[in-house]
Amino acid sequence: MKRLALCALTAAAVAATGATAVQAKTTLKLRADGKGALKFNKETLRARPGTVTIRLTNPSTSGKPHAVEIEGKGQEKRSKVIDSGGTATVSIKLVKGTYEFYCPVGNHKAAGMEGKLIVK
Ligand SMILES: [Cu+2]
Repeated sequence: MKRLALCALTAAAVAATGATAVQAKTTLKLRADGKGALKFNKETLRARPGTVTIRLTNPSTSGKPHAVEIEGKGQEKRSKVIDSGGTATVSIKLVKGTYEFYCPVGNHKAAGMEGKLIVK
């Protein structure tokens, strides 16, 4: 009986450790072009599975509104749209996989404001 309890305790400890590993929090910085070009300063972002936050800075010299959206594996979430000089964040819980991030404003994505977000 005592032995069984010990076993259960070990299993609980292992489960707790696994849960912690999945709950990583990653904050990634992203910046829109300061001269008004429709591009971000990064084309690839990497994060651990868990809560991923992208913090977008829109330089005061960009002269355009921007936002950032994360999409993939049936999920989709976007930040608010910010004018020049603003900052916006988007947070989403992601499992391993490859996602895309892009600016959902106007034609910005088609013009090249997009990249890959690798979660592993
Ligand atoms: Cu944009």
